[in-house]
Amino acid sequence: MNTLESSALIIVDLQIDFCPGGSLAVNGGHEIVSGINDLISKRSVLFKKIILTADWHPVNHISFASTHNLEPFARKVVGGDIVTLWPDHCVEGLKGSEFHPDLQVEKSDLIIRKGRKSNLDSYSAFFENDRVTPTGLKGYLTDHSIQKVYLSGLAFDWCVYFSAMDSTKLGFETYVIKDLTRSIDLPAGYALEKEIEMKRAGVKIIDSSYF
Ligand code: VGL
Ligand code: ZN
Repeated sequence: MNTLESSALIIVDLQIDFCPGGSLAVNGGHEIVSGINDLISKRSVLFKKIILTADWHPVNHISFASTHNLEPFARKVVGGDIVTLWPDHCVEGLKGSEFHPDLQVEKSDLIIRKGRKSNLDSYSAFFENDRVTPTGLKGYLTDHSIQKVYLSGLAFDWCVYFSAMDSTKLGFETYVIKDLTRSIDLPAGYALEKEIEMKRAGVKIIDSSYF
């Protein structure tokens, strides 16, 4: 099978709340939109499928600091795990949950909404944070004979990281297009740690010049 027939582009959480001006803004989040649109415009020679994910939470979601009467970015033990609590973000149907207005959304094949259950978060595009509840993405990719997964979007050190780690564990040849991502990087150096972990797990870190 040629590369085109076995490749998918996944664009993680490129939503208003993760871009400057949004409630959980990632530095420079908006800067990656045009580069991602360039790849989308080349889909006929690069990708068989284009998949968008959207963080999509109900109000009072368990990942919101406000739900626990704590400050954003506080850490707390929830269900036995120490988790980071976030500002309210990507609340289902609100403006901040929309994709960046310039993203060529209409060219995508599938949109996966994740983090929809009040009491469970979902960083990865493949599994919710209980690590066992599937989003259905694996089935979609295997049904379409995808072997190579190319990841872009926000944030590099959170949802892109978890998606890449699951992707490689599931046996997909996994690439992160680093210049088409941006990091939260809190505390400073966190994103570098995640990059090292990804590389160790077999994820290839590339730039868009690769294509
Ligand atoms: C994300 C924090 C909370 C992400 C989502 O998309 O990286 N980060 N929810
Ligand atoms: Zn979230």
